[in-house]
Amino acid sequence: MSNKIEAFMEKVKAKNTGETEFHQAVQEVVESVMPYLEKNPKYLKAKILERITEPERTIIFRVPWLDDKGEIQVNRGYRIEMNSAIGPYKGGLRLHPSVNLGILKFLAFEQVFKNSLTTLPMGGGKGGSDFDPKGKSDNEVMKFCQSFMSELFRHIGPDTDVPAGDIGVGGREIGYLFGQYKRLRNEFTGVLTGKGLKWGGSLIRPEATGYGAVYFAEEMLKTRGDSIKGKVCTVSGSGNVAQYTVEKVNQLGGKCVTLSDSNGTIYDPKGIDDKKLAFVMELKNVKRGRIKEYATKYGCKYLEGKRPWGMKCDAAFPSATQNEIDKSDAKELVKNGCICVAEGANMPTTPEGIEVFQNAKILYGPGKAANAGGVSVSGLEMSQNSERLSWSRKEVDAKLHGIMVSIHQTCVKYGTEGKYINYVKGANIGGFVKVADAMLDQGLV
Ligand code: NDP
Ligand code: 2IT
Repeated sequence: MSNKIEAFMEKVKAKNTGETEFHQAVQEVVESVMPYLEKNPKYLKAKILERITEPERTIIFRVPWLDDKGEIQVNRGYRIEMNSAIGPYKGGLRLHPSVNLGILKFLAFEQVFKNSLTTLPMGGGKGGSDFDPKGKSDNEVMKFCQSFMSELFRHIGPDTDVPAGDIGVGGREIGYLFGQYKRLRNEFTGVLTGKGLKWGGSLIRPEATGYGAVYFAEEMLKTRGDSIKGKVCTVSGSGNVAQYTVEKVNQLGGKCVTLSDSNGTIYDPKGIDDKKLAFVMELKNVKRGRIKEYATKYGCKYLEGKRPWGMKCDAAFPSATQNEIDKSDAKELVKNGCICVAEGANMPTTPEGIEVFQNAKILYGPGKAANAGGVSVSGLEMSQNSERLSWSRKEVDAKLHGIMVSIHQTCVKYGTEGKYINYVKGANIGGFVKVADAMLDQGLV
């Protein structure tokens, strides 16, 4: 690491004590952009790095709610409004017991670059709570969402900050949050994305992150004259992103052999076809059960407490959570012949894992590029809401595909190193330039 990067990181660490995921996300970006900044000193002079790593606003609030037994529960709510240089703050809400300030700041920080890459006018934000939706009744989830929105509503708006889903937040939660916002503001506006189709949602938004990750993988493979067709793929997670990754891989003629949750991994060498995928969707989205039940139903292997990365594959789609591929997982993937990793999750690979992929010169698409399809269709949902129109499935899917192709081109433009495309560098510089230029234009804010 150069002295300049080290000195900058010292300051970030001192100012943001203990926020290890945030340090990790910042360090990756700073390592990518520093050589570019040295060639373009106007950004250094304007202290863009110092400004871009400081949230414009951080909101932390109490979320009290009554559980089904009539007992009072108290959670902590957050919204990090990271950067609004190119548009209203935009990014998901995560509900998971592990949520803390450092995790949400890393996610908000990544979101700034990701949203810039989409070509759409969206700034970056993220929020959520340490509330654990697992094992809660619909009524308890509603009570929590209503209480959470009773504070959040005063900070957001269709032209200010537009939250959406992330881990633990899907259609059900967005519905409860939207209902409470509308009640408090007496306004029907596009303040959230991922809404139901009958009340302002966009076609293809549920599919968008998973589809986008596979479109991105297809673009990466194309650079080597290859495609998803016939590829054996491992997928982690079994939620929104994982499910639609499997659907798109199937459509393009590949085969997915794993899914997982926080308890373990199922390995189905015959492939998770559309019928089995329908079972997973019912299991996860309606019954809210565990992936282990897939192994019982289809008589395949269940690896208790294991992640999918020990299974042989051509392409891997990490779609669960941050730091789920460490150095040894990455080595195992490469050793078993994996040639392509497209990240549906945010920051799923540790820095040491990324190094393994890049040293092996495999195709490695980082989350802020590969999973940008979700927020892209959120941006398209915002446009449709503003127009008071809804576009067809075909139209939205074509736009999503076009955006993923364009993100890939941006990565190639900024990330090509001889014969190798460094997608990390490409995504970081490509995402940075637009936001930094907007910040320069707008003066010292
Ligand atoms: P879901 O809540 O729908 O699914 C999450 C899945 O990941 C579940 O299978 C869950 O298992 C698993 N998981 C979550 N946390 C952990 C953990 N700590 N260890 C092991 N497994 C875990 O979320 P999404 O599918 O929406 O999100 C998945 C990833 O994709 C996240 O990193 C998110 O930030 C990212 N992402 C999501 C987008 C979206 O549009 N939804 C857009 C871009 C990125 P379990 O049920 O056991 O918790
Ligand atoms: O990480 C992400 O990009 C998301 N969770 C989706 C954000 C959004 O606003 O759709």
